[in-house]
Amino acid sequence: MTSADIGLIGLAVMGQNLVLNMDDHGYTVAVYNRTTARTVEFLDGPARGKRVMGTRTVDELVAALKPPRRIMLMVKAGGAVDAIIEQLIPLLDAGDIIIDGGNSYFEDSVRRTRRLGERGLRFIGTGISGGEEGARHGPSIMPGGDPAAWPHVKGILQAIAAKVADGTPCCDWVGPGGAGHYTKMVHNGIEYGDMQVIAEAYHLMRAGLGMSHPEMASTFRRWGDGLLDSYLVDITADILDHTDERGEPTLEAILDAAGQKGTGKWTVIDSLHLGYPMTLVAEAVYARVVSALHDQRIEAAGVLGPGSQPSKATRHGWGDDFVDAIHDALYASKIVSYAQGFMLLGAAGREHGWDLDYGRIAQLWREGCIIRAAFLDDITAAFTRRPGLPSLLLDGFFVDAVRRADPGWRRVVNAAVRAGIPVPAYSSALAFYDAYRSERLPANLVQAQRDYFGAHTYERLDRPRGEFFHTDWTGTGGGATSGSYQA
Ligand code: 2AM
Repeated sequence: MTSADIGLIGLAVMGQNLVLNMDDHGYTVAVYNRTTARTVEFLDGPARGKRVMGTRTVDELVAALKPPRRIMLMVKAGGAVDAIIEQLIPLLDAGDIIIDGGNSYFEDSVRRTRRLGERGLRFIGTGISGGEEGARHGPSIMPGGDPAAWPHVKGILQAIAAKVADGTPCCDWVGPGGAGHYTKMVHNGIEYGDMQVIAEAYHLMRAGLGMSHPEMASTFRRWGDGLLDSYLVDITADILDHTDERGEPTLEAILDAAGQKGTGKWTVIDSLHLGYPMTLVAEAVYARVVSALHDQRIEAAGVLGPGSQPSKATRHGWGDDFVDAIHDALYASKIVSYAQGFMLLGAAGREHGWDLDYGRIAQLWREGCIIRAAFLDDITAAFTRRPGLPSLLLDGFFVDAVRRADPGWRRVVNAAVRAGIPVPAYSSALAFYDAYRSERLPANLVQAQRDYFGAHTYERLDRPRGEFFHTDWTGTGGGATSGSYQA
C-alpha cells in the first residue's frame, strides 16, 4: 500500500505531536519507531482514529509512501540520525527526501546534504522550535539543505507551522547546506540571552528592591503589554504568580543551578570561530555554568561573604522609578543581543555562501518558537528598510530605542555593581555597546605590545590599511617580523 503523504521516524514527544499536527492538516502519516511498543502505544492512544499508519520496520515505512518519498526524522541528534540515514539509503529512489527535524549540529547537516546529494537523494536539515506545544499546534520551522527538495515539502511544512497575524507561515526556506540548523542554533543562543536578561531583572527586583512575588508578576505582566511583549516575559509572570500547596512561591523552592543542552554553547563557539561577538549569549551560558557550581558558591558565600544583601527596608535607596530603569536595561540588552545574533548570521552566511534573508528569519521567529516576541517585527522592518544592514544598532529605530534606554541601563548596571548583584548580561551588553560606538579603542596598545614582544607588526592610522610596520622598541631588536595574521 503506497498511500501515505509523509513518513515520520521517532515517536518521542516532538515526533508524536508533529504527526498529530500533520493529521490536523489533512496529511496521512506513516510512522515508525525503533521500539515498536512506542508505536503501538501511540496508535492506540493519541493517534487513535487519525490518518496515521503504523509500521514495524523501516522497509514497511518506505513501502507505505507516495513518491517522491518524504521521510522526517525526529530522533536523537548525532549518531542515531546517521544510523537511520544509512538504513534508508538502500531503500530509497532518486529524488526521495529525508528531512532531519532534530536539533542537529549544522556541520552535520552540511555533510548529510552532500552525502545524500551524491546518491541522488535530497536532504533537508530543519530547525524546529516551540517545544511540545509548538510541535502540536504550530512550531517555527527553519529548513535548509538541498534547495531541490523544498518545493516537495513546502506545502506540508508551511501548513503545520505557526502563522503570524496576517497568515504568513513561520516557515520558509532559509538556505542551502546547514543554513536551517544554523539559524535554529542562533535562535537557541538568543533564547539563552533572553532568559538571562529576564533572570537579571528578577534578581534585581527580588534581592535589590525586595519586591514581593505578586508585585514582580504584575510588573512583568505590564512589561509584556509593551515593548517587551513576548512569550518568555509572559511565562515569567505566570511562574512568579505560581504558589505551592503551602501558598509559598513555587519559584523559591527551585534549586538555583541551571542546566543546558549545548546549543547556546555551540552558538558561542561558532562566534569565536567566525570572529564575531556574541558576548551577551556567552555571558548567559557562563551564568548557567556559574550557577551550576552550587556547592562552591555556598562555600564561597561563607568565606567571601555574600555578594548581595537583600535590603527590604532601604531598597538600596534605588528609588521608586528603579523598576522602569530595569525595564530599560533589559530592553537595551535585548537589542544588543539580537544585534549580535544577526551579525553572527551575517558572518555565517558570508562564510558558508548562504544567501540569508534576515528580515524573513525574524518573521520565522515571530510565532511558534520560544523567543517569539512583538519586537521581531521591528527587526524585520529594519531589514526591510536596509536589507544589507550590518547591525541593528545602525538602524534609526534601534538607535532611538537604545538612546532612550541608555540612562536607565547605566543606572542599573552602576547600582547593581555597588550592591554586589551580578548583572553579567546587562553589563557586558553595555560594554559592547560602548565599544561598538567608539571611534577609538585601546587596541593600538595591544598591537604595540604584540609588536614589542613578538614582532607581530601593526598598521598605522596615517597609512593605508594593509601596510605593516615594525618598531624596534628597545633599540636592541632585529629587523625580522613574525608576519601578521588575524586571530
Ligand atoms: P526509541 O523509542 O526506540 O528509544 C528520541 O530518543 C527518539 O529517537 C525515540 O523515538 C528513540 O527511539 C529514537 N532513537 C534514538 N536513538 C535511535 C537509534 N539509534 N535508532 C533509531 N531510533 C533512535
